[in-house]
Amino acid sequence: MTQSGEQTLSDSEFKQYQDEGYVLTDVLANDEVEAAKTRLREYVTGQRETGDLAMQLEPRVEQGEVEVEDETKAYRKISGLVRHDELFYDLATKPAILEPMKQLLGPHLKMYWSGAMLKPPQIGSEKGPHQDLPYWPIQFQGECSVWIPLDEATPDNGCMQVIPGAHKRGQLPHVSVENDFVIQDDQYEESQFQSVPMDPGEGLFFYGLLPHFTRSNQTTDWRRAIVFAYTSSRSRYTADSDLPDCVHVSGESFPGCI
Ligand SMILES: O=C(O)CCC(=O)C(=O)O
Repeated sequence: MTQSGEQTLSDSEFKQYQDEGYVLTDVLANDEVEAAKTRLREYVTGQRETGDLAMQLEPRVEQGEVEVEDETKAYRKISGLVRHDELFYDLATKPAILEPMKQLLGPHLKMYWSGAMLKPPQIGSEKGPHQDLPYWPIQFQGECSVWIPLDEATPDNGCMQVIPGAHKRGQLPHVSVENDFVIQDDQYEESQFQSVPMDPGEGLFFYGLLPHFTRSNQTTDWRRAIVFAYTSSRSRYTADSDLPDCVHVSGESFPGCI
């Protein structure tokens, strides 16, 4: 939502998204941020049934390199929140998020992935430089994600780092490395990345060709974020299997499409 209370992007915000590959607006109220944190805590402590959610451990915890004194600090990622949990469906479809998405992608929308990226204090690991689109066997017809920190996100605890405008370079070569899939390192200089510090409840709307990464969490505070990834209902999924976390969020669906 803009400062004027509008739930659509202004012309200058729209232009910023096109020029830089991202734009920031407020999307969640404080009580929504608190409700999301409480719900995530319930999942990682086993107080709430995780069902078909995919719970991913921090690599160093999984490999036995660090021990956590409390289980809540073991997890790195939870996938499938919007399909699994009405609370997250309601957040992902609230006008402050859905209206800008419709402006950017048109009226017919699917969410192709949703989840939480947890960076536990001092354990949360780096997510290396990448673009999102090369991760997916999808012929995209328009794509945008909103990344929403639930804690203050700073350079020290792992806020987003982006190369403004570099989405215009198209898809960059990626390589598999230990526990990650990242842009080939001859494709960028580290100094090109800029930190995007954010308040809880702010939304970073970004295009999936924008190079981005997050550092490890060096602090004693949490850095949790939720991510909702949208695409036009006219995109095509090209793998044989089903796209596990896909959810219809607006407008029509089309035969043979996602
Ligand atoms: O939250 C993070 O640490 C990384 C998020 C990210 O890279 C993404 O959503 O594509």
